[in-house]
Amino acid sequence: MFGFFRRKPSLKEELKKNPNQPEKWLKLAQEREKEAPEALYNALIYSGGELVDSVAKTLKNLVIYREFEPYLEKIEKELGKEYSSFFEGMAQEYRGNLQAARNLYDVARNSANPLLSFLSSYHIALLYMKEGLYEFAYKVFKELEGKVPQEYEFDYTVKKREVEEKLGLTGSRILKTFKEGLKKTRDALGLSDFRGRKVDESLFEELEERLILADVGVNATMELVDYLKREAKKRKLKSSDQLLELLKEKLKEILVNCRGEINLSEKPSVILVLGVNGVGKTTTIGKLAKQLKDRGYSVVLAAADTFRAAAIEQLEVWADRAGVRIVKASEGTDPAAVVYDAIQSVKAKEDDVLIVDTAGRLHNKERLMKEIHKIKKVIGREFPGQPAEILLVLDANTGQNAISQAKAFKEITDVTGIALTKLDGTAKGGIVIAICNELKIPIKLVGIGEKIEDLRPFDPEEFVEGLFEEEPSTQ
Ligand SMILES: Nc1nc2c(ncn2[C@@H]2O[C@H](COP(=O)(O)OP(=O)(O)OP(=O)(O)O)[C@@H](O)[C@H]2O)c(=O)[nH]1
Ligand SMILES: [Mg+2]
Repeated sequence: MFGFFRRKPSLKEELKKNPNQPEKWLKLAQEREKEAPEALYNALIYSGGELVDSVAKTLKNLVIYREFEPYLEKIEKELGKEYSSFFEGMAQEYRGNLQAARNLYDVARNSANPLLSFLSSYHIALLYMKEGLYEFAYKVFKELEGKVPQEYEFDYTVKKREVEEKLGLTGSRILKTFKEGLKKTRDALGLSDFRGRKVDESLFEELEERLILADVGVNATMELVDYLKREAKKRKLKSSDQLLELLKEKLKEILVNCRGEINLSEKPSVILVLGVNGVGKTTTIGKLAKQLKDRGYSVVLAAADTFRAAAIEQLEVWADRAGVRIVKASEGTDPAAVVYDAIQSVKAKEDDVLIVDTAGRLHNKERLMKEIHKIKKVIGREFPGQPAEILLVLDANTGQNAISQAKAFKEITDVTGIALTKLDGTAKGGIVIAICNELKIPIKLVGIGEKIEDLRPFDPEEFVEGLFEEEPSTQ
């Protein structure tokens, strides 16, 4: 009844026919771990080395240095020693041979490809930092000034600042204000450009464009602009300043419905933290643990991201910083078993809060779904009614993509709240409005930096005020 379907050729088949598609090789590597080593090799070669950064990132995410090693020789032949040295350096770094890694990166930094050269130097600086050799790290950062690719500018600045702090090159640190964190979004919106103007069609058009650019989302933007048009007409507004005031009030009105607080009503309360790779789950957990501890709760962390050894270590570092207990097992252990152990520990010591870190690998949704359900079952059996909080972490940088991620997770399980991270490094802060408008899940926390204190409850008032450049003149 549906006519004939022709089977869509798989990505692999397509690449077999026409291999000269580096981006697609990369995609294949991200989708199919088994194929990843060869696919990454192809992505690198067919892009003539251009995709070195993405290839390196995927390699790191999948932790397949060993599987990638057989390709190094061919890489050297095809692209030169700089490229093979770089990847070899990554492998050595992973194995903890920091000095060997540095020497290899040193070869790679001579590459004629400015991106590879930058990456190698950047890695060297990070290695120096790891080894506590801050003066050397600082020197490398200084050399890199003016050569930093745009997508690294933020990380670079943060790291450089960290070194400067270590070396005592900066004054006393002050707590970052929310307004500071929102600077990029505020600049993207550029609402101050709309002051002192006539209210006409072009103003609305421009405003619409800016809102969409800042990732407010098409639907929310349309609704906002329609509302403003209607009100402008009804109230016969002449000046755009009044219009901006209306926009501000409307945004607050919308967002107030999306604020929420972490549910800690039971003892113990369990917070299950979900989200795709790299969105900031572990960091957010670390910050939250510290804040809850400061408020007098006794907190335990469960390292249920057992996929990578590094993930467990990372959570340990945060547990240490926050001064809370962590329950962990070795890499590859069943995450539900780790959660079970953590629960026994919480029972024994009568702790108040258990926070569970999970692995977020969406490209295997079936497995992820099974894993989450299993973890939830264990928690619910031991602590009926828990986890009362299933916190989904989203990265503001991913813009509209965050919405699709949230929808995918909503299909897997109930999500009771959102933690939105990296609002500081992004011009896409408008995503807060899109999340509120489309998902109807309360935003409970926002991340505005990498430091332990850079996590806040979501305050719509503060957020909206942060989007507007100057205080409006008082009437
Ligand atoms: N600027 C900024 N960086 C953040 C924020 N939250 C997290 N990060 C950074 O984002 C990166 C990834 O954070 P993680 O906490 O490791 O992310 P994750 O979701 O646990 O990642 P996986 O365990 O790999 O799935 C780290 O470099 C963090 O420092 C934030 O609010 N602002
Ligand atoms: Mg993590």
